[in-house]
Formats: sequence, C-alpha cells, structure tokens
Amino acid sequence: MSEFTSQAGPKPRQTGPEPLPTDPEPRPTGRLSRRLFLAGTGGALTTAALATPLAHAEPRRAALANGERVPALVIGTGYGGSVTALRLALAGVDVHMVEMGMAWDTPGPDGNIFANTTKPDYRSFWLRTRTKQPLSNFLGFPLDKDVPRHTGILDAEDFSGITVYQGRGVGGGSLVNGGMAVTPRRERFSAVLPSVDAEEMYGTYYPRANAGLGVTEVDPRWWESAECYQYARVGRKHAERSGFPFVFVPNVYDWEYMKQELAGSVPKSALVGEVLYGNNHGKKSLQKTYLAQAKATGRVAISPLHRVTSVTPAPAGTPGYTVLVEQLDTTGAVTATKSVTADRVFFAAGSVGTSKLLTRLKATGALPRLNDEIGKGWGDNGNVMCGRANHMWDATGKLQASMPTAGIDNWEAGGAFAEVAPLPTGIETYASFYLSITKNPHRAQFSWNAAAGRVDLDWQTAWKQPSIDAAKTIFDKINKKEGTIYRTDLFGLYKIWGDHLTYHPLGGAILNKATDNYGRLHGHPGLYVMDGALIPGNTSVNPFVTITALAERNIERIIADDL
Ligand code: FAE
Repeated sequence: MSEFTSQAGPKPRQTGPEPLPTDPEPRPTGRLSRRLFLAGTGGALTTAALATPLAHAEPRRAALANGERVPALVIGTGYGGSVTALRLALAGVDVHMVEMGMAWDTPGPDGNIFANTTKPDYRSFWLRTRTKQPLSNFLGFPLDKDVPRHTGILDAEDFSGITVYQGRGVGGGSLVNGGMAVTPRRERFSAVLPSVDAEEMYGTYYPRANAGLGVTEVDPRWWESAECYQYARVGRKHAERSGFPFVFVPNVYDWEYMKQELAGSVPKSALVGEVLYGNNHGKKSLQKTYLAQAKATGRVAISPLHRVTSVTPAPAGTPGYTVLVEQLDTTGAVTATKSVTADRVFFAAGSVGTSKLLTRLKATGALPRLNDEIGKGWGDNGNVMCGRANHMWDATGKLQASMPTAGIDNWEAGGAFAEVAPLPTGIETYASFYLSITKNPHRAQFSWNAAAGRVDLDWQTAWKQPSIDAAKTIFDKINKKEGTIYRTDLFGLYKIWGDHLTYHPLGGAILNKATDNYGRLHGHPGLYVMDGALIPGNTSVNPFVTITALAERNIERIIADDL
C-alpha cells in the first residue's frame, strides 16, 4: 500500500495552524506598519524560531453595522476565506468576514450542535422543506423526508443537470465534508494549476496548508484491526486482488479521539455516522483550526447569517468598494439590508458562490471592467458515486467510521481515483461504496439570466459519461474478479450511478484568466478571488488541501505587494 502524502514535502505532525507570533501592538489602524507586515509574512509563515505562543486577544464580536468602513471584507468563511482572514490579521489588518450561513456554536434541543446523518432534521438542509440526500434510496425505498425550512448546514443547490452540495455556515465546507485531506501527486500538479510553480507549492504551501489544517495519517496498525474500518479493508482486498494500487489518504479527524470513541470513553461522532450534517466531536473543522487562530488575533470579526449581494466601486472621491449585505433570520427571510465600504474585498464564497456573484455583478454593470473569463471553466472534479453488492462472506461491518481513510488510484491508466467511502447505516449492508474523482474534460459556464433574475450554469447530465467510463475501469474489473454486481438501489430504482451531483465544485473565476496569477481580479484593483473558483475544474483528488495551499500562496504575495 502506498501513501498519498509522499509528494507533499515534510509530513506535517502539528494538529493546528503553525504557532503564531505574539502581537503586542495596539489594535488596529488597518494600515500596516513595517513591523506588523514582517510579522504577518516571513516571520509568521516561515520562521518557526521567531514564533512564540499567541497572546489570546479578545475576539471582535460586533456584527457588521450599516455604514461601517472596513479595511478588508472577506465574503465566506470556508478554506479560502479562513486562510485570507488569518494571514491578513497577522499582518495587522482588521478583517470582517461575512457568512450567509449560521455560526454553528449553539446546541439544539437535543444538546448537540449538529444533527446526525441518519436522522436529518431542521439543522440539516439549507432552506429546504424536504431533504435531498446524496444517497437517496436504500433497498428501493426513498430516504428523503420533510423537514422544517431552516438555514441548515448542507445546501443541495440545483442547477440544470447537476446538484451541487456545499456547506453553509462559519467554516464553509469544512463543517460537512469527509475530512479527506489529499495533496495531489506532484507529477499531476501541472494539469491541476498550470500557471503555478510546483516547486513552491510542494516546498512551502502544501506543507503549510497541511500543518494549518491539522492533517494527520491514521495509525496503520490500529486501522488493520479496528472494527470500524472493516469496510475499508474489504475495499483494499478487492482493489488489490484486481491489481489496483490502494492508497492511504490523510484526514483532519483526530484519530486519538476516534480510538476513544471505539473504546467507549468519549461521546461518539465518526462512529455514529456523523459527517454530512456536521460532526459534534473529533473533526478538526476550520472552526477549530484557521478560524480559531484568526479570531484569537483580536482582529477578525465574523457576521453569520449575512449574505453579500453586491460589490461596486465606492462613489467618486471615496476609495474602495460599496458592499451590500442582507441579514437573514433562520427562516431565510431578510431582516435588514446593510451598506458598508471596504478598502479591499476578498471573494471566498466558494466556487459557486463567488462565480454567481461575479457573473451577476459583471452582467449588470456593477463591476463592468471584469474580463470575459468570469463564470467560465467550471467543473465537478469528475465526481461520480456507485455501490457494489458484496458476497455474504465479505461483510463490510455494522460499525463504520464516517471518515474515509483510503482510495483506489487508477488515475494514470483509467482516469479515476476512487475514495473507499463509508456507508454508515448502523446495519450490515454487504455493500462497498465509492466516490470517484475522475478526469472529466467537460467545463460549464455560469451566465446571468436577466428574465429570471438568477445565475444559470449550463452543465449537462450527459457530461458525466466520461466519469462513469473512468470509474468503470476500476469497478467493472473488480466486479468481474469478485463475481459481484453494482448496487442499483442507492440513487433511485435500478440506477447504478450517482451522476446527478458533485461535492467538489471548482472553477468559475480561473487563476491567471479571470484573475492574475495570484487571484487579483482584472479591471478592479482591490478585489480578489481566494477560493475554489480559481481552480480549473479538477484537482485529481479531493480538493480542500489544494484550495488552502493556493490561498496561502496568493495571500502571501498580496500582503507583500499590495498592502
Ligand atoms: P466553501 O468551503 O464552500 O466556503 C464558502 C463559504 O461562503 C460558505 O460557508 C458559504 O455559505 C459562504 N457564502 C457563499 N455565498 C455567500 C454570500 N453571497 N455571502 C456570504 N457568504 C457566502 O469554499 N473536500 C475534500 O478535500 N475532502 C473531503 O473529504 C471532502 N468531502 C466533502 C463532502 C461533502 C458532503 C461536501 C459538500 C464537500 C466535500 N469536500 C471535500 C469539498 C470541500 O468541502 C470544498 O471543496 C471546500 O469547502 C471549498 O472551499 P472554498 O473555500 O472554496
């Protein structure tokens, strides 16, 4: 068995962001002193010897006020936004983060902040009255059910031909994802981000991102015998018997916590299937890593349940941008509209959120000088799901950890990397389940639909066929060797492929096309893209480590040159 981190430079061992320097200077001017500038770039980022424990300043709590002026406004609190906020704050800049989702810091009536995957409730979906679960059926029975409309954590956003799943709330996708923290193989990097220096990424920014995210590897000896990874060991057996490389992949889950879950000494999270609607324990979401560090600087304020609707150049004579923000209640109703002025605006609303905003702002003349690359180059990271029906002697186990640890790598030969995914139902399913990331060449475009007042995406369901073909290079062979068949009951009646969705939206404001090579939007100085919108449609593996590393690279340059 090989490992996926071998190309990523030194293996990170920390469990949180790199230690940060004390900031003894009085807060804030928003302008940079040379001293703070150094602390925020070279000092904090590369010289461990200079780092001392952070003095925990009081976090800035005030919600965004109408008429406020802020030096840096970050739209979204996912990976790109969190890196941006932390690094700007360390450089001495006051930051306001605007997040359309909830704070996710308050327990519900059951004492938990997050709902369980097997029991979706009002917390689970973003403004839906019926769940739209990625795996919609089981043994032919539909799984979806009615829920109260609420600003819940998982958005199943429908476009023609595809449903795009995204996290909503402070922490973005880190709240709902499987924590698989994969650095692409170096030899594949030039196809992922062709304009970026691989040497720098693998020498500096991937290691920095992995450290900041708290990425670690599962203890292989424990994994070999842990009841909760029997499903993954069955996955390995089948992969290897068909001659495919089976690779361990790192994760941001706290493995020591999972061991205690298994021992019954702490409240269970991964071992009761928590993932899609949040993890109450164990997972190092951004709330526990980058965002915790950002808040501790005392320079970062976050406004949850605030949605940015417009960014335009401020009136003549006023520097910066006018940003319109809607405040929401938990039914999704707008309770206030605020206008603020920001010297700089960082778009980090995710591939879909950023692309939708920029496409509309360009088309409606709010940001007229954005170039024609806006909205282009969107891809689904080649996502396609499937299940296989195993023989009775290949039980996958009643107890399955919801955090994946491994994949089948057939990228070179067949264009597919298949995550061996859990199916944590609490019963023996005799099913192996996979999320494949494939080399899919299709790219869609966002466009402004003036009549309907919305942004459309022109993806077509048929465009998933190359992904299905790539996944079949793995699973047809395994089925033949094992004498097994595909499950047809997981995505509808007699439907093998989960080809209607993606978990990994990428692109829409591509690096070095819609922006310069560091995320600066063309035509409007002081506007930046910092998230998955920069990446041209595919990362060959799960994307959040690459999004984080790219944001680390870009913000370092922006701080050095622009501020
Ligand atoms: P993201 O994390 O989506 O953050 C954007 C934030 O902006 C969100 O919090 C939005 O609510 C907010 N926002 C959007 N529009 C606005 C607006 N107008 N105003 C204010 N706020 C706004 O962006 N990736 C992996 O690498 N490994 C995994 O195991 C994995 N599993 C996944 C499982 C699921 C179910 C899902 C949905 C995704 C998974 N992903 C995984 C994908 C990963 O979470 C995703 O690529 C990143 O979260 C994208 O990061 P961004 O910073 O681009």
